[in-house]
Amino acid sequence: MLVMKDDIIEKLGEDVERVGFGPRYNGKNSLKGRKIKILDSTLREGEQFPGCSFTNSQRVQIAWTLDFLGVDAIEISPIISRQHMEACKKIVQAGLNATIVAHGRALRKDIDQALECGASFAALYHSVSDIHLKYKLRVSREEALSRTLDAVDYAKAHGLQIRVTLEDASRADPEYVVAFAKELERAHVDRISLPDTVGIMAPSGMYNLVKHVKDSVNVPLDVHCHNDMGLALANSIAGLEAGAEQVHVTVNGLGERVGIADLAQTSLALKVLYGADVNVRFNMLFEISRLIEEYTSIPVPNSAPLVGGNAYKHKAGTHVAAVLRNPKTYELVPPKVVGNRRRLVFGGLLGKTGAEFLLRMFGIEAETETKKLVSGLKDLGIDLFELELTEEMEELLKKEQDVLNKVE
Ligand code: HCA
Ligand code: CU
Repeated sequence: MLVMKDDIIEKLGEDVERVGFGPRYNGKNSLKGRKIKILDSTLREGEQFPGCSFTNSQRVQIAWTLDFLGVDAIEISPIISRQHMEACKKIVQAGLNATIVAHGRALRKDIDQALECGASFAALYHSVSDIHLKYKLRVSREEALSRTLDAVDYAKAHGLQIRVTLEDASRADPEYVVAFAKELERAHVDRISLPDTVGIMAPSGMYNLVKHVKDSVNVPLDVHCHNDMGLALANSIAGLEAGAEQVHVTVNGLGERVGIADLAQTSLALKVLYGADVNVRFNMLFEISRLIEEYTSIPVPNSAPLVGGNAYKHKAGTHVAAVLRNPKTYELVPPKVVGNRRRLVFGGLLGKTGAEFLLRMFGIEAETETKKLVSGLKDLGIDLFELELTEEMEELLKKEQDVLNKVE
């Protein structure tokens, strides 16, 4: 899907005042200019988050919204229930630009369900780690491979494009993983997904895993990283640097247990820090995050990067004063880029400049009043209120910047 390039974001990385010398430390990376595909799995992995489920009309609406946002693929699982099957059918029939991926197990009956929902792309998963083969599936390595190949052949015979996920790849024997991947290549699979199913990887480990497979087969690779150690994003990016070309994300990072990499953080980090070609409408990120929050009643924490309530909230007096002069002092990505808003906290930590700004809004300019306000707020010692900077307020802020920056 062609998404209009957003001028602010295109120029962010080149705004020397904003990025300073940071990029020098970050150095060169292999993602610069590379097209990275985003697969959103909110409707599949996301629904595995405890407490998360959608109605069918919500599922369809989410798919439309994700498509408009510009993700390259949307994953959903028709095998879960009749409801899911109906939702899959509707989403496939909607004729979206994104590839609709029907997710299921490495079983002929699951492939039948992918066919039933009308998807042209199916994903099937089979564990490859010894612990999963022994305790979860009770099959040998050979059986795991032959089952998977049987399902792949069946899918191919029915004209499906197919992705195979080597579940728990990060804990599996590397030689077995590569042998498995080579067989999949021979069977003409279209993509292979390498998940870090339990979040055991360090970024360097994820890099090495992907590189190991990438060097052995010529099949496009996906990365799918769980956040059990809080490293899902770092690991996903490391996997992409090693040559994977599609990354799995969910809105608000939802997913089994503590979820996987988050759509907003992943797409923005890839774009801004790595200069990758990620074609999404970044300014919808806040809105889609809130849409999923509303549908699931799973609150987005204030501390969530980019889309959280605190992401652009400035509190300490020195911060507020600096932001009033120039928001770049404490913001890498302007809130507008992701559809979020800047907020200022007026409370015990407010300094002179912030107090002056507040009083000036009421037409009060006297220095004695400013002093009284600062000491009054200090005595009170609480965050009295927050000001959300609406468009009009941002205009006021611009005027304030003129005043402040002229004085100095
Ligand atoms: C699961 C497995 C999976 C599959 C990932 C993928 C994982 O939850 O059933 O298909 O790429 O994390 O291994 O989500
Ligand atoms: Cu997963």
